[in-house]
Amino acid sequence: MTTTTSPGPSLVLYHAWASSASRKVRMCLYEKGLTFDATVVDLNKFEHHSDWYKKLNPSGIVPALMVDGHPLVESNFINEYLDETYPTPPLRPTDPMLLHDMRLWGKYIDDTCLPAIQKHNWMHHFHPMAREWSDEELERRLAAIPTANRKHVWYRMARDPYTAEELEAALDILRDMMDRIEARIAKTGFVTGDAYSLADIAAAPYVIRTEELAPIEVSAEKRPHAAKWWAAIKARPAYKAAHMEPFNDQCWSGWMPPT
Ligand SMILES: N[C@@H](CCC(=O)N[C@@H](CS)C(=O)NCC(=O)O)C(=O)O
Repeated sequence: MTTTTSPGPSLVLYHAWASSASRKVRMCLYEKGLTFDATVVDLNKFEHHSDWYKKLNPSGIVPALMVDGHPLVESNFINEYLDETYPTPPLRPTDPMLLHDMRLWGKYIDDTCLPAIQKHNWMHHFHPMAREWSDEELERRLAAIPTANRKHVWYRMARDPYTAEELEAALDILRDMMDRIEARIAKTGFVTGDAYSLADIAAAPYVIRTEELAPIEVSAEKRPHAAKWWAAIKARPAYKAAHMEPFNDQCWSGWMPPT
Protein backbone atom coordinates (compact mmCIF):
# COMPACT_ATOMS: atom_id res chain seq x y z
CA MET A 1 0.00 0.00 0.00
CA THR A 2 2.69 2.44 -1.01
CA THR A 3 2.11 5.51 -3.12
CA THR A 4 4.40 8.31 -4.26
CA THR A 5 7.60 9.21 -2.48
CA SER A 6 7.44 11.86 0.24
CA PRO A 7 9.99 13.17 2.70
CA GLY A 8 9.38 13.05 6.44
CA PRO A 9 8.66 10.48 9.12
CA SER A 10 7.72 6.87 8.46
CA LEU A 11 3.98 6.27 8.48
CA VAL A 12 2.30 2.95 9.25
CA LEU A 13 -1.47 2.76 9.22
CA TYR A 14 -3.19 0.12 11.34
CA HIS A 15 -6.64 -0.20 9.90
CA ALA A 16 -9.54 -2.35 8.72
CA TRP A 17 -10.81 -2.13 5.15
CA ALA A 18 -14.48 -1.79 6.12
CA SER A 19 -13.98 0.61 9.03
CA SER A 20 -15.39 4.07 8.28
CA ALA A 21 -12.83 5.77 10.53
CA SER A 22 -10.00 3.88 8.75
CA ARG A 23 -11.47 4.83 5.39
CA LYS A 24 -11.30 8.52 6.35
CA VAL A 25 -7.59 8.27 7.09
CA ARG A 26 -6.87 6.28 3.91
CA MET A 27 -8.64 8.98 1.87
CA CYS A 28 -6.54 11.70 3.49
CA LEU A 29 -3.24 9.82 3.05
CA TYR A 30 -3.97 9.31 -0.64
CA GLU A 31 -5.11 12.92 -1.18
CA LYS A 32 -1.71 13.93 0.14
CA GLY A 33 0.09 11.42 -2.07
CA LEU A 34 1.97 10.08 0.95
CA THR A 35 4.10 6.98 1.13
CA PHE A 36 2.90 4.73 3.93
CA ASP A 37 2.86 1.13 5.00
CA ALA A 38 -0.33 -0.48 6.19
CA THR A 39 -1.20 -3.34 8.50
CA VAL A 40 -4.68 -4.80 8.60
CA VAL A 41 -5.99 -5.27 12.13
CA ASP A 42 -8.13 -8.40 11.95
CA LEU A 43 -11.35 -7.58 13.79
CA ASN A 44 -12.68 -11.09 13.14
CA LYS A 45 -9.78 -12.36 15.25
CA PHE A 46 -10.19 -9.53 17.81
CA GLU A 47 -6.69 -8.27 17.19
CA HIS A 48 -7.94 -4.80 18.12
CA HIS A 49 -8.55 -6.07 21.66
CA SER A 50 -5.13 -7.69 21.96
CA ASP A 51 -2.54 -6.28 24.30
CA TRP A 52 -0.15 -5.36 21.48
CA TYR A 53 -2.79 -3.31 19.65
CA LYS A 54 -4.12 -1.63 22.80
CA LYS A 55 -0.59 -0.29 23.26
CA LEU A 56 -1.15 1.61 19.98
CA ASN A 57 -4.77 2.54 20.56
CA PRO A 58 -5.81 2.18 24.21
CA SER A 59 -9.50 2.33 23.21
CA GLY A 60 -9.11 -0.89 21.21
CA ILE A 61 -10.51 0.59 18.00
CA VAL A 62 -9.13 1.21 14.51
CA PRO A 63 -7.42 3.13 13.07
CA ALA A 64 -4.06 4.07 14.55
CA LEU A 65 -1.30 5.76 12.61
CA MET A 66 2.27 5.16 13.70
CA VAL A 67 4.47 8.17 13.00
CA ASP A 68 8.10 7.23 13.48
CA GLY A 69 6.93 4.68 16.02
CA HIS A 70 4.61 7.07 17.85
CA PRO A 71 0.93 6.06 17.69
CA LEU A 72 -1.70 8.63 16.73
CA VAL A 73 -5.37 7.83 17.30
CA GLU A 74 -8.79 9.28 16.43
CA SER A 75 -9.32 9.66 12.69
CA ASN A 76 -10.29 13.35 12.79
CA PHE A 77 -7.14 14.21 14.71
CA ILE A 78 -4.95 11.94 12.60
CA ASN A 79 -6.20 13.72 9.48
CA GLU A 80 -5.52 17.13 11.02
CA TYR A 81 -2.02 15.96 11.94
CA LEU A 82 -1.48 14.91 8.32
CA ASP A 83 -2.75 18.23 6.98
CA GLU A 84 -0.59 20.16 9.42
CA THR A 85 2.51 18.13 8.59
CA TYR A 86 1.95 17.79 4.85
CA PRO A 87 0.15 21.01 3.85
CA THR A 88 -0.11 20.23 0.14
CA PRO A 89 -2.80 19.97 -1.05
CA PRO A 90 -4.48 21.87 1.81
CA LEU A 91 -7.47 20.08 3.29
CA ARG A 92 -8.49 22.59 5.95
CA PRO A 93 -9.97 26.06 5.61
CA THR A 94 -7.78 28.90 6.86
CA ASP A 95 -10.69 31.02 8.04
CA PRO A 96 -11.08 30.32 11.79
CA MET A 97 -14.89 30.23 11.57
CA LEU A 98 -14.78 27.67 8.78
CA LEU A 99 -12.13 25.68 10.63
CA HIS A 100 -14.45 25.56 13.61
CA ASP A 101 -17.26 24.43 11.33
CA MET A 102 -15.06 21.68 9.86
CA ARG A 103 -14.22 20.42 13.34
CA LEU A 104 -17.82 20.54 14.48
CA TRP A 105 -18.82 18.54 11.41
CA GLY A 106 -16.16 15.94 12.15
CA LYS A 107 -17.44 15.64 15.70
CA TYR A 108 -21.03 15.30 14.49
CA ILE A 109 -20.02 12.53 12.09
CA ASP A 110 -18.13 10.74 14.84
CA ASP A 111 -20.63 11.21 17.66
CA THR A 112 -23.87 10.75 15.72
CA CYS A 113 -23.34 9.10 12.35
CA LEU A 114 -20.77 6.51 13.42
CA PRO A 115 -23.03 4.86 16.03
CA ALA A 116 -25.86 4.87 13.45
CA ILE A 117 -23.86 3.21 10.69
CA GLN A 118 -22.31 0.84 13.18
CA LYS A 119 -25.72 -0.59 14.09
CA HIS A 120 -26.18 -1.72 10.49
CA ASN A 121 -22.58 -2.76 9.91
CA TRP A 122 -22.39 -4.85 13.05
CA MET A 123 -25.72 -6.54 12.64
CA HIS A 124 -24.57 -7.49 9.16
CA HIS A 125 -21.20 -8.80 10.19
CA PHE A 126 -20.60 -9.32 13.91
CA HIS A 127 -23.98 -10.36 15.27
CA PRO A 128 -24.00 -13.72 13.41
CA MET A 129 -20.64 -14.52 15.01
CA ALA A 130 -21.23 -13.11 18.49
CA ARG A 131 -24.62 -14.74 19.03
CA GLU A 132 -22.88 -18.14 18.93
CA TRP A 133 -20.60 -17.35 21.87
CA SER A 134 -21.06 -19.27 25.09
CA ASP A 135 -21.44 -17.23 28.29
CA GLU A 136 -17.80 -18.01 29.09
CA GLU A 137 -16.59 -16.79 25.73
CA LEU A 138 -18.71 -13.64 26.00
CA GLU A 139 -17.24 -12.91 29.42
CA ARG A 140 -13.72 -13.42 28.10
CA ARG A 141 -14.34 -11.21 25.07
CA LEU A 142 -15.90 -8.42 27.14
CA ALA A 143 -13.03 -8.51 29.63
CA ALA A 144 -10.58 -7.64 26.83
CA ILE A 145 -12.56 -4.57 25.71
CA PRO A 146 -11.19 -1.39 27.27
CA THR A 147 -14.22 0.93 27.11
CA ALA A 148 -17.73 0.65 28.55
CA ASN A 149 -19.27 1.89 25.32
CA ARG A 150 -17.69 -0.86 23.22
CA LYS A 151 -18.39 -3.54 25.82
CA HIS A 152 -22.06 -2.54 25.57
CA VAL A 153 -22.08 -2.80 21.76
CA TRP A 154 -20.47 -6.25 21.85
CA TYR A 155 -22.90 -7.39 24.53
CA ARG A 156 -25.76 -6.28 22.30
CA MET A 157 -24.29 -8.21 19.36
CA ALA A 158 -24.08 -11.35 21.46
CA ARG A 159 -27.29 -11.28 23.47
CA ASP A 160 -29.56 -8.36 22.62
CA PRO A 161 -29.36 -7.55 18.88
CA TYR A 162 -30.66 -4.25 17.56
CA THR A 163 -34.35 -4.34 16.75
CA ALA A 164 -35.92 -3.37 13.43
CA GLU A 165 -37.05 -0.12 15.09
CA GLU A 166 -33.53 0.70 16.21
CA LEU A 167 -32.15 -0.01 12.75
CA GLU A 168 -34.79 2.22 11.18
CA ALA A 169 -34.01 4.99 13.68
CA ALA A 170 -30.35 4.65 12.72
CA LEU A 171 -31.31 5.05 9.05
CA ASP A 172 -33.24 8.20 9.98
CA ILE A 173 -30.02 9.62 11.41
CA LEU A 174 -28.31 8.92 8.10
CA ARG A 175 -31.21 10.51 6.19
CA ASP A 176 -30.78 13.59 8.35
CA MET A 177 -27.04 13.52 7.60
CA MET A 178 -27.91 13.53 3.87
CA ASP A 179 -30.28 16.50 4.41
CA ARG A 180 -27.49 18.39 6.11
CA ILE A 181 -25.09 17.56 3.29
CA GLU A 182 -27.66 18.64 0.68
CA ALA A 183 -28.12 22.00 2.39
CA ARG A 184 -24.40 22.61 2.71
CA ILE A 185 -23.59 21.60 -0.86
CA ALA A 186 -26.45 23.73 -2.23
CA LYS A 187 -24.89 26.71 -0.48
CA THR A 188 -21.17 26.42 -1.28
CA GLY A 189 -20.52 23.22 -3.23
CA PHE A 190 -18.64 21.57 -0.34
CA VAL A 191 -19.46 20.42 3.17
CA THR A 192 -17.49 23.27 4.74
CA GLY A 193 -16.74 26.49 2.88
CA ASP A 194 -16.00 26.56 -0.82
CA ALA A 195 -13.20 23.98 -1.08
CA TYR A 196 -12.76 20.25 -0.67
CA SER A 197 -11.63 19.58 2.90
CA LEU A 198 -11.42 17.08 5.73
CA ALA A 199 -15.14 17.74 6.26
CA ASP A 200 -15.95 16.13 2.89
CA ILE A 201 -13.57 13.28 3.71
CA ALA A 202 -15.23 12.79 7.11
CA ALA A 203 -18.60 12.36 5.42
CA ALA A 204 -17.59 10.10 2.53
CA PRO A 205 -17.43 6.70 4.32
CA TYR A 206 -20.88 7.36 5.79
CA VAL A 207 -22.35 8.39 2.46
CA ILE A 208 -21.10 5.25 0.72
CA ARG A 209 -22.67 3.03 3.39
CA THR A 210 -25.91 5.05 3.24
CA GLU A 211 -25.91 4.55 -0.52
CA GLU A 212 -25.47 0.81 -0.05
CA LEU A 213 -28.18 0.58 2.62
CA ALA A 214 -30.72 2.96 1.06
CA PRO A 215 -29.69 4.04 -2.49
CA ILE A 216 -32.61 6.47 -2.89
CA GLU A 217 -31.17 8.67 -0.13
CA VAL A 218 -28.09 9.44 -2.22
CA SER A 219 -29.95 9.80 -5.53
CA ALA A 220 -30.12 12.93 -7.69
CA GLU A 221 -33.87 12.56 -7.62
CA LYS A 222 -33.98 13.07 -3.87
CA ARG A 223 -30.96 15.28 -3.18
CA PRO A 224 -29.59 16.77 -6.43
CA HIS A 225 -26.80 18.87 -4.96
CA ALA A 226 -25.50 16.09 -2.73
CA ALA A 227 -25.65 13.62 -5.63
CA LYS A 228 -23.48 15.85 -7.82
CA TRP A 229 -20.99 16.37 -5.00
CA TRP A 230 -20.94 12.63 -4.32
CA ALA A 231 -20.26 11.73 -7.96
CA ALA A 232 -17.31 14.14 -7.92
CA ILE A 233 -15.91 12.59 -4.73
CA LYS A 234 -16.20 9.09 -6.14
CA ALA A 235 -14.26 10.20 -9.22
CA ARG A 236 -11.31 11.40 -7.13
CA PRO A 237 -8.20 9.17 -7.46
CA ALA A 238 -7.80 9.24 -3.65
CA TYR A 239 -11.31 7.88 -3.15
CA LYS A 240 -10.60 5.02 -5.53
CA ALA A 241 -7.22 4.32 -3.93
CA ALA A 242 -8.83 4.20 -0.47
CA HIS A 243 -10.93 1.17 -1.53
CA MET A 244 -14.44 1.35 -0.18
CA GLU A 245 -15.85 -1.70 -1.85
CA PRO A 246 -19.17 -3.11 -0.64
CA PHE A 247 -18.92 -5.35 2.41
CA ASN A 248 -17.93 -8.97 1.98
CA ASP A 249 -17.15 -11.77 4.43
CA GLN A 250 -13.52 -10.78 4.78
CA CYS A 251 -13.75 -6.99 4.88
CA TRP A 252 -13.15 -6.87 8.63
CA SER A 253 -10.12 -9.14 8.40
CA GLY A 254 -7.34 -10.02 6.01
CA TRP A 255 -9.19 -9.36 2.74
CA MET A 256 -7.12 -7.49 0.20
CA PRO A 257 -8.83 -5.27 -2.33
CA PRO A 258 -8.22 -5.87 -6.04
CA THR A 259 -5.24 -3.90 -7.33
N1 LIG B 1 -13.65 8.02 16.98
C1 LIG B 1 -12.88 6.93 16.48
C2 LIG B 1 -13.83 5.82 16.08
C3 LIG B 1 -13.08 4.58 15.68
C4 LIG B 1 -14.01 3.38 15.63
O1 LIG B 1 -15.11 3.38 16.18
N2 LIG B 1 -13.55 2.29 14.97
C5 LIG B 1 -14.38 1.12 14.85
C6 LIG B 1 -14.44 0.72 13.39
S1 LIG B 1 -15.05 2.06 12.40
C7 LIG B 1 -13.76 -0.03 15.64
O2 LIG B 1 -12.56 -0.20 15.66
N3 LIG B 1 -14.59 -0.86 16.29
C8 LIG B 1 -14.14 -2.03 16.94
C9 LIG B 1 -14.82 -2.33 18.24
O3 LIG B 1 -15.56 -1.48 18.74
O4 LIG B 1 -14.64 -3.44 18.74
C10 LIG B 1 -12.04 7.40 15.28
O5 LIG B 1 -12.53 8.27 14.54
O6 LIG B 1 -10.91 6.93 15.10
